[in-house]
Amino acid sequence: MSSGEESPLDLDRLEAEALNLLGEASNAGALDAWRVRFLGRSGALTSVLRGLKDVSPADRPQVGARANRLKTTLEEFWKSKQEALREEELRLAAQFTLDVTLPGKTFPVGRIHPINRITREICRIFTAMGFQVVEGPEVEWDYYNFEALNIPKDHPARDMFDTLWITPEGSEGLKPMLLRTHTSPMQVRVMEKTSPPVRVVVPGRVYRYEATDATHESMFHQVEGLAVDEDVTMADLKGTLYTFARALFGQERQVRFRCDYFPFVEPGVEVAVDCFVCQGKGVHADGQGCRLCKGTGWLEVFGAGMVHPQVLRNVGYDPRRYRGFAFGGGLERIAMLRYGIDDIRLFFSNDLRFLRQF
Ligand code: FA5
Repeated sequence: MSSGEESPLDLDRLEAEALNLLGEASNAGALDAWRVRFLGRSGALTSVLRGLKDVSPADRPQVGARANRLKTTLEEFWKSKQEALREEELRLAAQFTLDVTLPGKTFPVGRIHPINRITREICRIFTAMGFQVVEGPEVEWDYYNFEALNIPKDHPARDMFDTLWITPEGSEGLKPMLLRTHTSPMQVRVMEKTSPPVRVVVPGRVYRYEATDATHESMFHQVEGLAVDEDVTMADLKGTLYTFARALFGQERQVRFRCDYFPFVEPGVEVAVDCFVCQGKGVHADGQGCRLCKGTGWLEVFGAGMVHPQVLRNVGYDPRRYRGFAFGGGLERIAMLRYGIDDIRLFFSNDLRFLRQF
């Protein structure tokens, strides 16, 4: 036989090879490559058919018929393989199809902690009055926490703050360092860095070495306020805290100012709001004493006063020219009043049943 001729044996081998490879094709890409190789325009079978002209006239009908049969066979096998692959593809896709009738999955969503919530609410009220929000260090020097606030070493007022010391108390040669017992040190830090007018609120964590109970924690939060300018008076302090109390606890609230002592203010006051549960009466209509204010009709919110002239001198302000007011209060206590919580320890015991209520 001349070149290009295929003996029936060669066609048998071609058929066996083609069917063997077709069986191995496991995806559309492989199937397509198979089709090009055996049935394509330059494929193996096409070149057999093209070569028929070179086959001897005697053999041509037989070889031609065999080649045509093979072409039909390969095309049929190819088609059914194509269908089988498509079905398999559909079956796999069906496994990942979304069943819209299934109930939805719920993902747990975090919530804002009540202390962050009350902090934001309080800061919003003060920023609306022109105060700036600033924050400061929790690990603090004795100087800022006490000395600069007119509480020198051995001053009895240090007993008001049960302090957690970083450096051992009385250690020689070390600048005493502590966990701040209140946010008031930020009064000094802010004034040292700024010239009047000053208007800031400072929320933040504070620490005290005390036993915990329903109203005391050893780590809690305070918010500090400070305003200094040439003509700031006690009336400004009263007006500011009235506005605050009414924004947070209700428009009809009354505010009470009573004398109190803090070494860094003069005069010093304790600020209370009339109880919004019993409306300041201390008792309910049924004669029961009010649990929130414990029958007093008042809720204590802040310590406050006019910035002591010595504190102004300590930061380089002239107390004959500048005056200021300051206030500070516990955020947990305010949140307890605002949300009706009766135990401070709930805030940081990580009980989700409590936290989910906010
Ligand atoms: C102060 O800390 C002053 N720095 C407040 C101040 C600022 C006065 C500016 C004048 C001018 P006091 O020690 O009273 O004050 O604490 C203020 C508030 O912190 C208290 O009214 C209370 O709400 C809260 N507080 C105090 N100790 C605790 C505690 N152990 N746990 C939770 N809250 C507390």
